[in-house]
Amino acid sequence: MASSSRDSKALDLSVVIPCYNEEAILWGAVVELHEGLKTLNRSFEILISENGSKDDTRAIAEKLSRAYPEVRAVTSDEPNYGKALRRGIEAAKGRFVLCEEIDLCDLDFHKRALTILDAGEADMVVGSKAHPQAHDERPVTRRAATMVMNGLLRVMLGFKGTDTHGLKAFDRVKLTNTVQRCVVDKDLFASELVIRAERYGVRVVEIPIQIHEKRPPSIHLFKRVPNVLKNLAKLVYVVRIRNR
Ligand SMILES: Nc1nc2c(ncn2[C@@H]2O[C@H](COP(=O)(O)OP(=O)(O)OP(=O)(O)O)[C@@H](O)[C@H]2O)c(=O)[nH]1
Ligand SMILES: [Mg+2]
Repeated sequence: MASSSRDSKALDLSVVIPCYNEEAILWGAVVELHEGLKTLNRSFEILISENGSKDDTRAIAEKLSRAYPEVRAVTSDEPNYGKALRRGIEAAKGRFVLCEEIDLCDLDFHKRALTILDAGEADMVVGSKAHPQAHDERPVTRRAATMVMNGLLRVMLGFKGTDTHGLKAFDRVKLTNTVQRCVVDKDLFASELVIRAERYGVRVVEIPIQIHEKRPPSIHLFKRVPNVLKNLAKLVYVVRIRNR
């Protein structure tokens, strides 16, 4: 049997990629990622989790799933990054889940994270853009937004790390309970996942990443602020006041 069949009983890796309005880069990025993952000699699946795109992203995701047995497309209607990530994680079958972004597709992060997970040194590895050894090529406004966001998460929710968004790798079964207990969606779901993992005693480690995006973000930074603040307030209420 091929080493990378989605029907494998003991599937090793599930790469989850939320995708929204990504028709320009989706096909090329997934083909390149698929080539890269094959070099790891481990069974894998790639889950493209699309929702609400107004362009041809969904059609391209479905075409990729027909072209490659390792690619699956998960779709729904409302544009929502957190819901897409959550649905992808819940649909994943691999021993390890690798959370990706289509404009990054960072095989180097996956290799380094898997070395740590394979050695049993952590249950979750977070790729940090704000780590002292990270190299973040994003514009200054977005780097500043990351710093402000992480500062808010530290002060309001007791977050201990330096970043929550973007690349992550974790043991799927060990994080199942954490995922189930998350209450917010959109941008803040990824943060809640890491913060709850810390709170539940999951062994989390951060490693530095190099950020070189293939294109600017699909949603403007300032349009994301109202939802981030609303979900932050909800999370503070649930975690700090209701202690859930
Ligand atoms: N399904 C889905 N995917 C989304 C949505 N918004 C963004 N994404 C995907 O999430 C990934 C990251 O989005 P970007 O637009 O690059 O945003 P970013 O500011 O670089 O992301 P962070 O650094 O994680 O905050 C990409 O793969 C996007 O296609 C959404 O509403 N739904
Ligand atoms: Mg990006």
